[in-house]
Amino acid sequence: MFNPEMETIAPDKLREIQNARLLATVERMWNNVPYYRQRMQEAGISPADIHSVEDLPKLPFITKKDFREQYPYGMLGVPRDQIVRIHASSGTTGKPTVAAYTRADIEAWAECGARCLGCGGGNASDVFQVSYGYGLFTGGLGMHYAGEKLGAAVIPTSAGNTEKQLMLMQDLGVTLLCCTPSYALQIAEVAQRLGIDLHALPLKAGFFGAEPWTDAMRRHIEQAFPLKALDIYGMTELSGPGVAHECLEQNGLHVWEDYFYPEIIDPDTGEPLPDGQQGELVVTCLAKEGMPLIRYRTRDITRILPGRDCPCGRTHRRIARLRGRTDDMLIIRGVNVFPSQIEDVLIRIDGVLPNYLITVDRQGNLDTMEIKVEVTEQSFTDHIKGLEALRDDIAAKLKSVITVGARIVLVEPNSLARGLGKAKRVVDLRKL
Ligand code: DLL
Repeated sequence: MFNPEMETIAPDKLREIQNARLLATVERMWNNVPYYRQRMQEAGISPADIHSVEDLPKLPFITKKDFREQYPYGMLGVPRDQIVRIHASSGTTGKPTVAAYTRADIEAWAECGARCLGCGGGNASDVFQVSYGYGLFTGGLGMHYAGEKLGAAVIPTSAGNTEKQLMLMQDLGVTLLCCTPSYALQIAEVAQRLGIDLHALPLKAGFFGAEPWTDAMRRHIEQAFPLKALDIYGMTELSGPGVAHECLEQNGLHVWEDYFYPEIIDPDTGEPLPDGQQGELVVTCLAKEGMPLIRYRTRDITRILPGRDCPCGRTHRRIARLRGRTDDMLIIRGVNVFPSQIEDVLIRIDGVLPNYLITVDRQGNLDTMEIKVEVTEQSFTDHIKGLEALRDDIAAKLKSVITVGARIVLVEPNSLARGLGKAKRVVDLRKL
């Protein structure tokens, strides 16, 4: 562990820290963020009403819309001259969501990231390749500072130029790798094409996140690379990567609860849900200065795993693998479908590669769904009957899980577009 004292802290001590930090954050918001002060006043409360994290449900939520309205500096918790870094989210339309950090925020972010690397057995003797994009996206720089905090030798390759990534991975003896799961697969494909034996490398752990992925995808990655593939969660508004991370048990992501307090709510009513129940993740940042955040609605769907016992010894609660986002959920002929459910079915099927593209459209009043699926070279050169049988098998297995039918189109290996960062898996052509 990077910080055994904090990672295995007794729950009552953790609660004391959370309460003290929450009170300081509420004070800071009240004093320095006029917008949130107004929201609190509208809700009829002041800092005097908040004594502990149990009082959180009294406080108003913050949403992405609030960020947009307060763009760019309306959410700052400190004067601007104390800000030392600014990142922005990858929003595709309109203004980005800006995240601003003080020096202490950068330090806390690195601490959380270093704990994540420790979850994968990382330590100062490791060689760490950071293949998340560097820039406004938080993946690259976030993991970079995490690696330096750990004391590892950090290689800032960023994403792209995959052949060079592979050369460095071999030459420098890389032991830890981080990138999006879809880019990890791309690295593996290129290695295969170049005849590079990834299993001859000293890799031991990979830190994959920034997009939804599944256990089935994990198995593909772990077969391709000699490493434990671990799930890392975060988002720009909360700091970046490193809000929660899987330990080697690979059974849920520990939320660093001295920095981030998680709640699960019903996304329709906003009511808090008990541990174990699935809903929208809401996070309160307990120690952020630059852009303090109270009850931020992430739109990510997960559940808090009940209890604090994990065989790894960490006492911070875990969330389940992220299911997808409330705004990614497709409603097809009235049925709710997460792209991750489709992925989970597809890539368990022999002969299917973990690359697919879902296109949703509407003909008349009827929603249609087409799924292009890459199949292995071997399946593709198979006779027509074999291909038809594979297609029918995929269609039937999908229908049994998601209940709505989809048109399956089998395509050649390497024919769907690859990206360097977050994979685009869904095209929705409906004008809803
Ligand atoms: O993706 C930060 C990050 C970088 C996380 C590197 C992990 C690794 P944003 O670009 O603001 O920040 O996107 C945040 O990505 O709300 C989730 O919907 C999704 N996401 C992030 N991690 C995971 C994950 C970064 N492990 C949004 N599983 C979040 C599923 C994830 N979805």
